[in-house]
Amino acid sequence: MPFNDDFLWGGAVAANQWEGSYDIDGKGLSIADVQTAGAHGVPREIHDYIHEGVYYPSHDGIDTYHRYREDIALFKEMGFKCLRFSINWPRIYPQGDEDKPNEKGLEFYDKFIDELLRNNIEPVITLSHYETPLYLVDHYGSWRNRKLIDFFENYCRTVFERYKGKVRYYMTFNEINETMNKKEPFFQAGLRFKEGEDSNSVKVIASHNMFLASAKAVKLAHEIDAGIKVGCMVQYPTTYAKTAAPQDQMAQRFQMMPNWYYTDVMAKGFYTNLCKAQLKRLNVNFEVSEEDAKLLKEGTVDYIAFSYYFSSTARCDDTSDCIVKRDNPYLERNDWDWPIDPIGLRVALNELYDRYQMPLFVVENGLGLDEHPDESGTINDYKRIEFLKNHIIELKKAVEEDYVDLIGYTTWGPIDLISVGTGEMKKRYGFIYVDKDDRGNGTLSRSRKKSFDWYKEVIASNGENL
Ligand code: BGP
Repeated sequence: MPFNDDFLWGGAVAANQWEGSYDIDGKGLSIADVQTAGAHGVPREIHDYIHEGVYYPSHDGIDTYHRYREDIALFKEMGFKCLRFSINWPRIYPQGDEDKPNEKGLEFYDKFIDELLRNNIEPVITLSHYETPLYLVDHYGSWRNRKLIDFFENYCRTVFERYKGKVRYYMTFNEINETMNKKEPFFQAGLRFKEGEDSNSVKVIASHNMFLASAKAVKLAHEIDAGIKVGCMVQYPTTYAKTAAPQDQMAQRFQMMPNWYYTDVMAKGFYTNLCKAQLKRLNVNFEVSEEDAKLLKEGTVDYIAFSYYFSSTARCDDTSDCIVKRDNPYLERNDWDWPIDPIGLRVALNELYDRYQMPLFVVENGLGLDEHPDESGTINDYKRIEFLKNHIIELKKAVEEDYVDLIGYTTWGPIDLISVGTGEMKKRYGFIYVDKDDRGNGTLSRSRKKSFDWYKEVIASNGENL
């Protein structure tokens, strides 16, 4: 058996993509609530405030706020050992800077977590999954402002204390490395750049503030309950050199640097040579004070969680030393042009484990498909089964043959939900189909796809029967 008996099989979701009820029971707005629906090739718009008559997918999600019992019952039926979900920060602190939490918001998570525990499903909580309170963006400039470290700490304290003895696994910021990877990282760090501002410097400062917030969260969690494990979470972009040209191998490294930048600081507890080299590449002068360096050292994470969807290639040409594309001729792509590469997951696990020697947790992996029930109402998602099966095979090899220490595996979106990248509903990842379309129409009824029973058997056999 490659997987331990306590291996955490399950699924992963985010509050803003499934809860809905965006303004109910005192919840404030999050950065997700001002993002419109886009499509493949059509970016989502980011608004300053909510415009009348515009459809914002997070506002209704798939209405889990009211249907969580039904959804948890379905996860239980599949035998989930854990569910990774996020707490919607502005449900607990509607503005983000209050002293006292919103009791109504906490009551929702009390019920939600108790329901999971009643069903023997371990809660795994992401503290910030693209849900920074919008008020903090408008009034403090979001993570560029050090005040957010205290606001985040306050929020974490509330959650850690409230769920002491009930929740063992937390992670701080979902895909924190998107802050540097994306040109416009509003959806991640809530950053809006001002005219004339050097965006790279702002990204570096915001990231540093999040590193400090993460370190504080780790220390605080351990003080409150020594049994809590706090991880970081990154999007892992496995990359291959496009050719055997040595410059392309360097291009591969240049592509990975802004990603290892994040795991280095949070897992090793300091800005490594790689981080310094990355700062130089960004042309940013950045000094870490003694006090900050101490905090980073004291607050290293307990494990590294990551999402893995596809791999890319990197090459060098006359215009740039690092051009990254999804053009690997050896790989098929899905309808959203995401290459399908199970071995890339084994590469990711090995690269991370070799670099950090720390437990890993694959907390997102899956295949987005545009699916419709057939005449009998069934969805035969054989492609999804094939995708997940091949990824789990590589996962097994990483554990069994490469000796990677792996805590668990949670597929992304075990129930269809709103896509982050496009705001679409039709980019479906679920074992459970949700009747809702891209304009928000549908009965919201839930039904089992073919993959539902397949995943149930995978979990029941601890990964043996694929
Ligand atoms: C990750 C996010 C998730 C999720 C997933 C799939 O980047 O952490 O929130 O949405 O990607 O992406 P998409 O929804 O764009 O298909």
